[in-house]
Amino acid sequence: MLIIKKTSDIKSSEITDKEVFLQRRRFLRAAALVTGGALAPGLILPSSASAGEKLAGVRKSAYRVDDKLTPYEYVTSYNNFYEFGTDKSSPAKLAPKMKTRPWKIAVEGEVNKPGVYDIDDFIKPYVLEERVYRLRCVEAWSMVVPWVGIPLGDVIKRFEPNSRAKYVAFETLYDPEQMPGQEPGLFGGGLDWPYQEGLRIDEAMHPLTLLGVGLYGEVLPNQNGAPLRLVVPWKYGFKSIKSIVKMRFVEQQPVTTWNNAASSEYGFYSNVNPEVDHPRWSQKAERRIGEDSWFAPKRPTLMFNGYAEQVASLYAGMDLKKYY
Ligand SMILES: Nc1nc2c(c(=O)[nH]1)N[C@H]1C(S)=C(S)[C@@H](COP(=O)(O)O)O[C@H]1N2
Ligand SMILES: [Mo]
Repeated sequence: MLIIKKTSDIKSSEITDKEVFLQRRRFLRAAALVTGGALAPGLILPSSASAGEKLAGVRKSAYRVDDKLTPYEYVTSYNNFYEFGTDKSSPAKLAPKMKTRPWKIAVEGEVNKPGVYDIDDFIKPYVLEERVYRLRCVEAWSMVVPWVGIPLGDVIKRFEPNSRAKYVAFETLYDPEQMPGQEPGLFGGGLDWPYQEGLRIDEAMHPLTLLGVGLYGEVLPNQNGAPLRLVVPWKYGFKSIKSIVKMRFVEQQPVTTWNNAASSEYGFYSNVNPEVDHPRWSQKAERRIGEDSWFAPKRPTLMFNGYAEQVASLYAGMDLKKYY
């Protein structure tokens, strides 16, 4: 992140364009709502998994922060998804064309029940939950998102990891024909593809860790990582890998994309920590997208993104400056 462009490099003309763009989108959406029921997505899109389609049977969960929700228009148009370009507005323009059905998820490695699952079978056994989490990007901005998903721990139990399963490695789809950022060159930030992430098994099993399938009660828009993405609310956003096609249970700490790209800047753990600055900028404060103007003072960043009470014990005795 920001290997290409630092916050301080963003020109004020671009910012103005962005704000105008967002206001226009908000207006168009409001106009569509006013025009009435004929435009309701469910009525004109019979497919079973279209972005924006309402998800049935979603249970509200107790996991919700009090912060004001980031408006839908911002959550779905200000995105990091380098497979569709490094610009924040590119994923919303280019990702909707990606095909999310059929979609397979491979479960491999140190488990008793490996296999390749169809996305709909993968999700079916679980009750969908709505959880309102803060998402804190390492670029020092944040959002508050009402995710819909299932606890990753419940899914993992079903595959019966063995005692050698110390970590879980995740992979995003690799398909340069659908993901222009995966073509060689700088449009995708020059990263190694496919995008890879990983968690320690206890982090993956933690009740806060979610596999997201939707937001705002609707099927996840592609730019937010459809059909399945990770949501780890106490870690920087890049740990929350999108459009997952593989989960591999392993004994050794897996290679992860951003750590591989710049290990001095992005550690394996990447827990939100206002006491450990990024080598090129402070992590003490953040700007809330859609709420704080570019010129407003930033709001303080909280230890573990505000989830210290729930997750600090995972790191008891660890030097968090060393294991950043
Ligand atoms: N496959 C993939 N997953 C990804 C990324 C990416 O570029 N590719 N960007 C990450 C970053 S840096 C952030 S902040 C979050 C952004 O999620 P959002 O666009 O839904 O807010 O996705 C993360 N997951
Ligand atoms: Mo991020």
